[in-house]
Amino acid sequence: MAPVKVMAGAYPLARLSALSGAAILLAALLPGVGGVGRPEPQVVIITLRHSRFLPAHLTVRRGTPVRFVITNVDPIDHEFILGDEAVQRRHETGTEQEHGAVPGEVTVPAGSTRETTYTFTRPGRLLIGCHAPGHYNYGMRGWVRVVD
Ligand SMILES: [Cu+2]
Repeated sequence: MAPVKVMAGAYPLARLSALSGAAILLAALLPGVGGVGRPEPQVVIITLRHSRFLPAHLTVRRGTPVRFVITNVDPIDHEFILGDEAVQRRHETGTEQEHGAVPGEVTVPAGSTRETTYTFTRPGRLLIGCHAPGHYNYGMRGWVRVVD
């Protein structure tokens, strides 16, 4: 795999912070209910652009499966890792190169779209991070607020 290069400095930080502040999406306000009594997945579209998650901040209903459809429009690979601080730390220091088998963890190669479905079982906040070298510290992170 080609080395991943961080594009820090290529994008003015002031512009990025304005973007991330505004990008709040309220998902799963009206969870659908399937024929067998299980909630149907809510679809959340995430774009990976300029080494950022767009949107970076989400609010979802507890118990609703969320199908994340993640498109990476950057010319470099990214990943979408959903989890608490411990999960983020583990991935930041870990050596896993590919993700896809664990719900909420997926590698999204440059120019591609990948999906992962995750059911939020506890209220609170989980983090989203990309742990390609340098990306998390650069600011490629976000959060999901889980409400009842
Ligand atoms: Cu990244």
